[in-house]
Amino acid sequence: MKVFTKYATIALAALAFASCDDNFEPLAGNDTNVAAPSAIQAISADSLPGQIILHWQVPSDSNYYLLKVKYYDHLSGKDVFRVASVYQDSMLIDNTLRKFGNYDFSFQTFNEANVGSQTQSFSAMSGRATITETISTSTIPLTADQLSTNNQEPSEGPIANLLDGDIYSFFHTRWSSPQIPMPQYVQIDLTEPIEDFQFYYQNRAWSQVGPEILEVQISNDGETWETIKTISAGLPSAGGAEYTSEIFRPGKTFTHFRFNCVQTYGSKNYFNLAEFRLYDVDIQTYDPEA
Ligand SMILES: [Ca+2]
Repeated sequence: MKVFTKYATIALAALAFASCDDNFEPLAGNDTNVAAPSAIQAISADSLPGQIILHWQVPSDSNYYLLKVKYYDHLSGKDVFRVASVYQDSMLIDNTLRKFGNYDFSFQTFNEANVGSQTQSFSAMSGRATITETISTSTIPLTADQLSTNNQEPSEGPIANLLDGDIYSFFHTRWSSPQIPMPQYVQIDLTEPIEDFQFYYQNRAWSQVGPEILEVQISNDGETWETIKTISAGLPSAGGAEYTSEIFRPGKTFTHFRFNCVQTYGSKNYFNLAEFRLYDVDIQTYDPEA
């Protein structure tokens, strides 16, 4: 009979583990004739982004059955608790925020007779929760009259070919005499300001002369230019190869963009491209700590 009672108690305990916060039930009535179990030792904590990890040492006699950890959950505005078995020596508390300051935890061990140890207190702060970003990208509709260059080849490769969706039609800077040295650019005059952006291009399908080093430039008057990045690695050299840039966050709006080629593969005095696109990038940030 005693054995049966013990297994019934274990079954109840298993239920308590499974249902955790809301449905913790006493394992049995308090029995003041049973000695209190040992308390845990050496409580410490790690602060992680949006999380606190509690650590402790299980006493050498391991004579408790449950460890109950209570705290005030600032997010839900409720006192909650979690339960650990004697086999655990840590507990992850998630959905915590740095802005709430100290989380005050109370720890109490219980034996099978539901006799509790003395309560121990420990305070810990959460690490700052991670800011999340939602990024959406849209192609900016461009027309040929928004594009210009400082070095159009007169006999072929008009700049409008960058926008026609045809990977075999190409834009070409001047290869016929007289050639001029780099830099040579494609400029885009926008109809409205943008801020965060990225761009795409595709090399000419054959006889390609792609940029090897590029300056990404922005302007608000089309005269004064700011180089926000020099891309000197990772640009494609193969015919028909595609390139999508990183997302640029210049921290200001602009109305003019330049794709300024300062060196081509093979160090030619001209370059060509099949297609070009500019993307407006919308970045929504969510800061749980705000
Ligand atoms: Ca084309």
